[in-house]
Formats: sequence, structure tokens, C-alpha cells
Amino acid sequence: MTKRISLTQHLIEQQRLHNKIPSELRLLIEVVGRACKSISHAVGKGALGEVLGSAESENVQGEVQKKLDIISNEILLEANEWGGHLAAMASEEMETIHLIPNRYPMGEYMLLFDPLDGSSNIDVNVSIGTIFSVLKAPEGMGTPTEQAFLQPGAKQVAAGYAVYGPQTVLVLTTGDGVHCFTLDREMGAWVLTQKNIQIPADTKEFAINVSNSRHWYPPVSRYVTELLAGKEGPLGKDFNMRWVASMVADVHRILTRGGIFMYPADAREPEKPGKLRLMYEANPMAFIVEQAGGAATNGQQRIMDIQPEKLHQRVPVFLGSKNEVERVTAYHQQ
Ligand code: AHM
Ligand code: MG
Repeated sequence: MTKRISLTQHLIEQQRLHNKIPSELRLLIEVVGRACKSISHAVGKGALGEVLGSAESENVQGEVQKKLDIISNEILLEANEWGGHLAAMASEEMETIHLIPNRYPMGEYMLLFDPLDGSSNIDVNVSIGTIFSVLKAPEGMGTPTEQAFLQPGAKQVAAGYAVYGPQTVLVLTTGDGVHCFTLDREMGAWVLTQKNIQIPADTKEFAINVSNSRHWYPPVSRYVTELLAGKEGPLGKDFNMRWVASMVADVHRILTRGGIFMYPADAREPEKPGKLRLMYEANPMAFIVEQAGGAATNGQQRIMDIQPEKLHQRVPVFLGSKNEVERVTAYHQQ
């Protein structure tokens, strides 16, 4: 049997090699990993745990919250409050930032998360996940403010996601490649199952919600028309299409076999560019995708270079196999 490497061992060895995972950051990643195990457990219970269905409340984006959205948010908050590694947290499910209670020490990191991504898939038993991003608190910050969080994605020190699917996996980067861990459900342990994941630069697979096509702007319409034209069209090859409607699952497929994922802005509500949120969806996924050799843009520029203006700001997203992301980005720039 090949030797199993746990998340802890992997993090310690990475620290020895690259000196980028100080013990507080390691604690943070392990605590998030533990919280993801709890979320995976709650998700896995489904109807038996009475966790399905709506919570009859709305989040700051005006979306109806599911019971599991709230449970997952609580799990991540509780797990991360007491360790002394965090200065503050922010979540898709909370309007304002969450400060560390006074009874606990404050650390130097800031954690952002989408506790349960792909909410529309919870009740239908399709893959969902958790996305997280880690920033450093600005020096001499004092009491954390929303302003302290508004750093471009290039400043992330770690990012990752968990997918709760047929297997539960945790995908992680601290800026030295992308590594994947599979949850051994009997042992309750994260086991390293893939190192240095690379996204192929070319692909024959795309992901976009085509039901919005009548609202698309011309560069996206042009690009998707070319994809659909297949071998006979200007791209000269046939493309397949997949859309899970859970970004975590769509990105995980792209990390596994390549592809391009798009959630563009469209003409419906120009003040809301796209659906996905910059700080806890697009930035962490962009960091992971770039670390795996792919690209991530908003159609105009690298996602990780965008200076955030608001915690819950939305952003158009094009990410995945480099050559296709560059093509659709060039169509926007023309
Ligand atoms: P959520 O965070 O409320 O679950 O919304 C984000 C999700 C993404 O995971 C997914 O790519 C997208 O919404 C799907 O949107 P649509 O239902 O428009 O296809
Ligand atoms: Mg989400």
C-alpha cells in the first residue's frame, strides 16, 4: 500500500520546502478543513438530519437562505472563533464582517467564505461545496473593518474549496501549486490524493448557463456561437457542454480535465455585473485556477488584479483552460 499523507503532514512538509505556511496559517487551514468535515456530515444526512429546505430568511443579496446555508455558516464561524489565528471573518451569508469575540485572542489573518456554494442543488442531491479565501490583516489595523478586507485577490495567502459530492474533496493552494485531499469517511481524515494539479491549456468543453443567452453582451454571444459551431466553425473543433450550477463542481471538473467556465455580466441589471461574488467566490477560484496553470478574467482584466470596492461586490467570471480564457477575453477587448 502506498503511504498516506495527511493534510497536517502535507502542510508541515510544504512549510519546510517553501517557508510559506507559518503555524497560524496551518492552524487556520486545518480548522477550515475540520469545519468542512462537519458540513460534509450535515450535508450527507439530508432529509434524515432535517436539514433540507428553506430557512425562510434572506441573505444580504436578497436570496432565500436554505437551512444548510445557515448551518454551514454557523459551523465555519464557531470553528474559527477561538483559535487565535483570525482577526475577522466575512461570509456570503452575513451582511457585515464578523469580529472575533473579546474573550479570544486576535490573530493576523482574515477569512472569507461562501459556506455552501450551489444552494439550488442542496435539495436535489447534486454536488455543492464550500469556498474560502485567506488574506492578511493590514499592519497595525486595530479593530477590523470592512475596508481591511478590500484587498485585491493577488494578496490572498491561501484559498481552497471543498466539494460535497460522491466523494468529499478539499482542494487547496497556498501559492505553491494546487493539491487535492479526499476525505476518508471512516477515519475522518483528509488524505492527499493529487499533487500539483495542472489544467490543460486547450479544451473541448465549456460551461455557461445558456438560458441567459438572450441577455448576453456581443462578445459572449459571439464566443458561444463559435463554440456551438464546432468543427465547421472558426474554432475548428467540436465542443461539449456541462453546467452543474455549483461553481465548486464546475471548477473541480475543469481542474480534473480542463474546460472553460463562464458567468458573464449581462444586460438585465447593469449595476449587478454577473452573479458571482468577487471576494469569496471569484478570487479564491481564480487563485486556484492560476496556480494550476489556467487563467481567470472578468473579460477585461485578471480577476485577481481587481481592487474590490465592496465586500459583496459581483464580478463577471471567465476561468479555466488558458487558451480559451484568453480568446474570450480578447473578444471583450476588441
Ligand atoms: P450561491 O452561492 O447562492 O449558491 O450562487 C452561486 C452559484 C454558483 O455555484 C453557480 O455557478 C451559479 O450560482 C449558478 O447559477 P444559475 O442558477 O444562474 O445557473
Ligand atoms: Mg456561492
